[in-house]
Amino acid sequence: PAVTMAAELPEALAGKKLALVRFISQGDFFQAYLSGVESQAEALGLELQIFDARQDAARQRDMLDQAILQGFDGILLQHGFTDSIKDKAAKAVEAGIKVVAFDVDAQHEAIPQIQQSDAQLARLALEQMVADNGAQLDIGYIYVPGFPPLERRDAVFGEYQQRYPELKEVARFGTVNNPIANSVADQAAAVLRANPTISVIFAPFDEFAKGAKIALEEAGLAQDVKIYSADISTADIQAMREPGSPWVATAGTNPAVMGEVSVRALAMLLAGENPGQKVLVPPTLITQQLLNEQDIQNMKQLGQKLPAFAHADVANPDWMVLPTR
Ligand code: SR1
Repeated sequence: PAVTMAAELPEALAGKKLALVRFISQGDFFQAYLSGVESQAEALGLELQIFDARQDAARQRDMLDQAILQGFDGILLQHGFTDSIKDKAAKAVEAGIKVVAFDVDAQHEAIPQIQQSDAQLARLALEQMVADNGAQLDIGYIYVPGFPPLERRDAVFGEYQQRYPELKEVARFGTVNNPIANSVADQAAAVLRANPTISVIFAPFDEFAKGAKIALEEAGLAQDVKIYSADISTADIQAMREPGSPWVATAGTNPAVMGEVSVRALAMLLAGENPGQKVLVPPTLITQQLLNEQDIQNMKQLGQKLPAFAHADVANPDWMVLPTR
């Protein structure tokens, strides 16, 4: 892609090779994340190789080992579990490789963590849920433990349950089996049949929200139950804007921007600069009402209306070259 301004890049970046070692890749978020990684690497003239573990923790561990052995200069870890990558990530650092981690905690002080502000993200969605429906609610909650972003959002859900004792979680379910949305839809159908009092679904991952939407529509409940979620994509915007859609609000960042920020943080390390131990990108609330009122059809238009979705001003030193989207 074309790039903005040709600043003088640090010499240390010349000829450097990056590896993206990812645990999970299926779904809108992860596709857009990858496109951001690719375009930011290209804008900086960095070579990039993708290692896709396809939700196999042992495979991700092996791939991390391969990336170390193959002599990559920088490694970007994306999702996964601390136990399966921690010692290998430390080994990479000891070998002089620069490492950053998005949504996985490698528990190493030399490895910056890139995150969306997940607590804020959950708060935005839950605040909207309470504003729309009050705080006396029977909630269906879609959750899978073990993923740091979902666990951080879950902690905030717990806070809301403490704060509003009449927010009742009547069912908890969820899966990341592919295709995630369809697998969740099957579970949600059974949950809705067994729990007819559910009036809202908290689905803090867009693939979960898509599954909930399928189940509600198939059960003829789209008018009775509302979905509050995390994440946003062009497909999500279209799903939220379908007439009568139960998906009324979501909170998120632009996942392509998260990919760009991850590569920028890694490039800073390679250039001998410190992006900080935590690199946080704040999320924004997007409601169905806003999408309809502003006639937003896709992520490009969302970025034009809400600049936070076009660019994040973090990990962005003067010499940085940004891709244009
Ligand atoms: C299974 S973890 C899914 C989450 O990872 C990213 O943080 C996205 O926001 C998504 O919700």
